[in-house]
Amino acid sequence: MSTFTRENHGRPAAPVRIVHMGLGNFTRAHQAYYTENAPDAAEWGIAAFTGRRPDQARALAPQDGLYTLIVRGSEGTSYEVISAISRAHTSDDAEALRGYFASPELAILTSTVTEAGYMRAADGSLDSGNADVAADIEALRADPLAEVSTFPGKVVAGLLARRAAGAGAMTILPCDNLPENGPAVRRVVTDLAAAVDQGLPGWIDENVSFATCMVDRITPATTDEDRSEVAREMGYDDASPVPTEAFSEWVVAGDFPAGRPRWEDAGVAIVEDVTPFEERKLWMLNGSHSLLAYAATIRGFETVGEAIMDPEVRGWVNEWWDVAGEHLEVESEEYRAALLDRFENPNIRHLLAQIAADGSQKIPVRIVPALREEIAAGRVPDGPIRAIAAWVQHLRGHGAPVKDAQEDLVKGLVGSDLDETIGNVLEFLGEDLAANTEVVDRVKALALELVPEE
Ligand code: CS2
Repeated sequence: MSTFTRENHGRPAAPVRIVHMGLGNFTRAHQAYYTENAPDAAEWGIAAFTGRRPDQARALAPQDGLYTLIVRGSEGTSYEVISAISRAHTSDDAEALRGYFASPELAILTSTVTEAGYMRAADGSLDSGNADVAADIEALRADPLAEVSTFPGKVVAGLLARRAAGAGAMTILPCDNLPENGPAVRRVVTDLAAAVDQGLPGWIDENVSFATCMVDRITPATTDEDRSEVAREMGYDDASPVPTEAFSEWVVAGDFPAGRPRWEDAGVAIVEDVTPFEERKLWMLNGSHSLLAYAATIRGFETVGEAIMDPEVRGWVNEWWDVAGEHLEVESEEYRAALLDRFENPNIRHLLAQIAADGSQKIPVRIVPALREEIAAGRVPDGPIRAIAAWVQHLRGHGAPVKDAQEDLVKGLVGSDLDETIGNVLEFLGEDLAANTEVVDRVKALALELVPEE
């Protein structure tokens, strides 16, 4: 067995010009993969910070940030060593974070902190009622060098250091499945900045560009079999390889005043407006994922691949795609066929329980917009209604276990019976939906179809 280090693999670490928050499998299969494959990769190293769990930084440290991408196409598997992560830090390394922000070399901050990590209230503003957010604001008001715990808190701490150092303009590029993720992040960061230091929002306006993107690559969690496979095939021990599909897409819009890697030469689409691509991906792919995560686990399926082979479940997905496709500006037929292939990929084991997490952040952006369009056109179709009905039953304890960053909120949605829970869930999704008796009746009918009551 050879050792898995930069020296052994002839991969010197590139200087850090990108900071990434939220070091997990997805960013390693996506942003780091594109950065690795850009022709100017030698100039663009990533310093990545973990989320709350330090494991990933600890696993990567002995192997100098290197890891193996296991690309599982439907026809076969290939392996790629990725060396774009020059440094991996645990989330509490506040000094390192401030150090990067204070350097004029830093050009870009990217993030994959999950939908819940952005700490948005229902209207998109900063959720300042959240205890962690409130604690970060108080801490930074008292001391700009204070330790903070939330994503917007850390960004503001970094920007305070950057302003103090006079380090100049940079770009923030969020890489999570939020519609219009650039403006969404601008909002929470500016809100938190304003609460900490009245002069900071003005400085942010002048110095920070918020770019927007659509990200896509199905990336399951790493298993012990993945580790053994890499040892067998590659002849070294990798503590943290990343299994992913062959398909990958990244569509980016925005300004990069301090530069960026030549991502376009690595397959990234640079566009003026991300929205049509974002909606297609969020509604078609992520929307059907959420439908499967709740509805198909009630039927006993564990993975996307198993569920999509079931004729009843596939019918539900097709019903949803018929509706979602209706309201997209870009073509959806070929996209849909490609999605089926991706879902059916026999070499990818994507757990529905993983996708089921954080429904309170996902259902509103993946399912509700197309439902609203339908209601406006005078229809209440089963496609989106079934996803909501399945989420209702999931919250009541059916199918995948409930795991949600807004734990208290989702617990509070569960009433003493089905009717009450439906009322609460629809109220949470929008008063217009709760007040629509046809919507209420259809959600109930499909909830009972999923979980019959005596
Ligand atoms: C999934 C996504 O977990 C989820 O909610 O829908 O992680 C999905 O696999 C990715 O967005 C694919 O690009």
